[in-house]
Amino acid sequence: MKSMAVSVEPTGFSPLLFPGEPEEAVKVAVELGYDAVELSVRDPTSGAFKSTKKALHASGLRVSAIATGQSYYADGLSPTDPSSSVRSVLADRMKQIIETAAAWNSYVVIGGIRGKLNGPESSWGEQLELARSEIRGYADVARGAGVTLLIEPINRYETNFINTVAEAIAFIDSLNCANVGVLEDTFHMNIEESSLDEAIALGGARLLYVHTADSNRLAPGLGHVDFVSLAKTLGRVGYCGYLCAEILPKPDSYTAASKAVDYLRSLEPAFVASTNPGGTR
Ligand code: LER
Ligand code: MN
Repeated sequence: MKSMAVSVEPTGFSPLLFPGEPEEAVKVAVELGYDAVELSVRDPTSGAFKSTKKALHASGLRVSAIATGQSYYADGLSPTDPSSSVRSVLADRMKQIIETAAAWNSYVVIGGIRGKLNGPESSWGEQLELARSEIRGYADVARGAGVTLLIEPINRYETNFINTVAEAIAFIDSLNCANVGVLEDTFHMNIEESSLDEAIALGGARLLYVHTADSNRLAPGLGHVDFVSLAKTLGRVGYCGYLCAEILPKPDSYTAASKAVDYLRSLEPAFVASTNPGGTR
């Protein structure tokens, strides 16, 4: 299933298509034959989010996931924040996002929203505990709503904790919540992992969602990530979730969305062949 990551509001976080033009995003996703969109949402009470909901309702598209990083990038809210009132504003946003995700049967992404561990390294353990306890709180709300959260490892230049799939799995195990899985993003993996195929195999049954972007964060197929090999590995591990293009809107959102969907479609034979090496289906 093919999805593309779009931003409901204009954003400084660049690998999102149609920033601030959600109605156009929905129209183009339908035209190009995407199954779903992933929505990057800053404030779930915004007018922009309400009109996006309306456009989606009329389109028949699914919402593969709601991404939450804008609350950190635009508003500085994160679960590692030492201020309990900041953490509680964020917990309230997360609750509203989870409720919408429940209605749409969407995942909720815990990626950029994690923020960074700040100050001296000796204080990082405490901040990590804060993050663990806040995210466990989001997972409890999500469990009540029937929603699954996704922990996304992010490369070292963007954050200083949970950079690899192994670290994401260790963090998830420490939460001890069944409704939390891993999101693997090929752009981050290309920086952090020794082998992309091994990282996919490591995700195993916990791997619930994939962000695709090439080594240069353009549409898959425009850099040097070996997506054919990845598609085969995904087929072998039995992955049957979304491949979501989270890419730079270059040279413009429409062209990027169109190149991504064409390339993702071209991978289907590799994926199917390795899911079913005997050739029948
Ligand atoms: C988000 O999906 C992502 O990939 C990060 O670079 C920042 O949140
Ligand atoms: Mn990503």
